[in-house]
Amino acid sequence: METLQRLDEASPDQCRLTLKPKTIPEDAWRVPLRLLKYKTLESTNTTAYQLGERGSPEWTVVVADTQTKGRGRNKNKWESVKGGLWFSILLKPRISSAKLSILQFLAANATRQALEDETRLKIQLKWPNDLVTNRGKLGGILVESKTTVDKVAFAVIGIGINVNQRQDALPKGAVSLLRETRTRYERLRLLRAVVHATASRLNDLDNPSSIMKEWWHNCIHRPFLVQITGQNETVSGITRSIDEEGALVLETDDHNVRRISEGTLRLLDDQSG
Ligand code: BT5
Repeated sequence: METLQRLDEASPDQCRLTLKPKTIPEDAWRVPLRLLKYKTLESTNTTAYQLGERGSPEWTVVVADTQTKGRGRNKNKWESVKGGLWFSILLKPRISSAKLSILQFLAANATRQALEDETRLKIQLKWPNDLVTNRGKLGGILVESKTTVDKVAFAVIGIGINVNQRQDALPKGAVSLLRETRTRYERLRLLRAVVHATASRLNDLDNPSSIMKEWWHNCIHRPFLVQITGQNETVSGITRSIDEEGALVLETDDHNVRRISEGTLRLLDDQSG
C-alpha cells in the first residue's frame, strides 16, 4: 500500500492541474489508493479522466469540496455545493467495452450498501443511476471511460452524494443525509466506506447477473408503473427487471416487453404490478 505523500505521478505540475492537490493522512485504506483532495474543481470526473490519460494508476481517487461544472448524464448539471461528497475513482477494469455499463450498477450497489451501513438510513436505487430515499434523490453516479477497440483503457466512476447540506442548499427533489437522519457525517469516512465496498465487489464484474440481482433487489420501482423519457420517445409500463447489460425490462401498456437502455425514469404509481 502506498502512502498518500507519494503522489509524484499525480503532481500538479506534471498533470497540469490548475489546483494543488491536498493530501490527507492515510489509515486503513484497503486498496493502493492515491487520494487527491481539492477545494474546488470543475468536475472530479474531468480531473480523474485527465489523470487516466496521463497514465495514473487505478485507485487514484479525486475528491473536491465543491465543483463548478459538476455534471450528470447528457450534459445535465450536477449541483455541487460545499457539504456534499463529490468524488471520482479511476479504475482499469479488465472487461470488454460492451460490459462497461455494468460498472455503473456495481458502483450503485457499493455506494448504497456503504451509505446504509454508515448511516442506517434505508437507501434505494432508481434506474439507471440514482440513489434515492422515499423522499427524494440523495445521489447519482456517472461512469465515463476511454476505450480502445473493444478494450477499456480506463474508467472513471463519478459519485455524488448529498451529505451535510441543509434543505435550502439542495436542488428541488433532492435530499441529503443530514436532512434524512438529522446527523452530520464525516465525508472522508463515507468515501472510504464506498471505496471498500467497490473494491470488494470488483470480482463480480465477471458475474453480471449477481450485480444486477443485487441492484434489482434494492430498486425502488420493483415492479411499479413508470414513465421513461428518452431522447426520441416516452414510454410507460411496469418495470419487470433489468437485464445483464443494465437495460430496463418494461412491460408496456399494450403488454409488450421492451428493453430500454437509456432515459429518465419517473414513478407514476406505487400500487401496480
Ligand atoms: C446523475 O446524473 O445523477 C449523476 C451525477 C454524478 C455526479 C458526480 S459528482 C462527482 C463526479 N463529478 C461530476 O462532474 N459528476 C460526478 P443524472 O441522472 O443526469 O441526474 C442529473 C439531475 O439530477 C439534474 O438534472 C438535476 O435534476 C438533479 N440534480 C442535480 N444536482 C443534484 C444534487 N446535488 N442532488 C440531487 N439531484 C441533483
